[in-house]
Amino acid sequence: MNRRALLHRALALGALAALPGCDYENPQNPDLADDFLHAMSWFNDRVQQALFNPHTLAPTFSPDQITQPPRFNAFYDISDAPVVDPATYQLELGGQISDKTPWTLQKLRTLRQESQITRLTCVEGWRVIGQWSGIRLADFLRRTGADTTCRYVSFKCADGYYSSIDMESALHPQTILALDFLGAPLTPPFGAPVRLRIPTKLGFKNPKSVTYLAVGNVYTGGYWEDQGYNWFSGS
Ligand SMILES: Nc1nc2c(c(=O)[nH]1)N[C@H]1C(S)=C(S)[C@@H](COP(=O)(O)O)O[C@H]1N2
Ligand SMILES: [Mo]
Repeated sequence: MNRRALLHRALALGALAALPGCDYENPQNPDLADDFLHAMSWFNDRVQQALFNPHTLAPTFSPDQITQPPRFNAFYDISDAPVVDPATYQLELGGQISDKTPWTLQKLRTLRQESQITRLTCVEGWRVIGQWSGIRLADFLRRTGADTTCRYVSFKCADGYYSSIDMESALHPQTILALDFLGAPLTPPFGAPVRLRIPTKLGFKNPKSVTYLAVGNVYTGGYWEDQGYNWFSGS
C-alpha cells in the first residue's frame, strides 16, 4: 500500500473512531471522553507505526552544535538520581532471549561501539543536542539470541522508571544502549551506567540507568505511557 492510500484509509478510520466522541459532553458518561482519547491515542500509535520507515535516519549534528550545559530531566529532582555502582552493575535479560546471562559493564565495553550526535526532544517542549556512544541495540539483540520477530523490547530502570518500544524501532541503526555521554562514561543523573538512546523517539522513550531488558509479545507500557502519553511517540 502506498503512503497516500494508507493516509486515506487512516482518515476514514479516524472519522469512524470519532463517532463515539459525539457523546463526550454527556454528563452521564464522563468516561466517554477519556475512552475516546485513549482510542485515538491507540489509533495514533498504529498510524505512526505504519508510517515509520526503519531506514530513515534521525538528524545528526556537528560537535559545535552540542548543547552546553546538557539538560537533565526525570520524574524527580537531579539530586535524587539513582547512583548505580559500575563495578557491580549487571544488565539482566528476560523474555524471548536465548542467552540470558547478565552483562557487566566491562563485557558491554567489549562490543563494537557506535557514536552519534543527535537531538533529544522532551514533551515538555525543549530539545537538546548531545553526543552518545554505545552498542547498537540491534547488535546486542542478535548477540544474545533475542527473538527479533517479537513485538516489544521492554526496559526497567534503577529508579523504578520503565518503558517499552516496538521491535522495528529497536532494530533501527541509531538505537543504542549508550555507555558514554559527551565523550566520557555516563554520569548518574544522565543515565549511568547504561541508558537507551533512541533519537527517532521522544525523550521519555529513552530510559536511563537500565537494569533489565526483555523481549516479548506482551505489551508492558511505561511510566508515562501508563499515564496517557502516546506509546509510539516518534519525534
Ligand atoms: N530512568 C529514567 N529514565 C528517564 C526518565 C526518568 O525519569 N527516569 N525521564 C525521561 C524523560 S521524560 C526525558 S526527557 C529524558 C531526559 O534525559 P536527560 O536527563 O539525559 O536529558 O530521560 C527519560 N528517561
Ligand atoms: Mo521528557
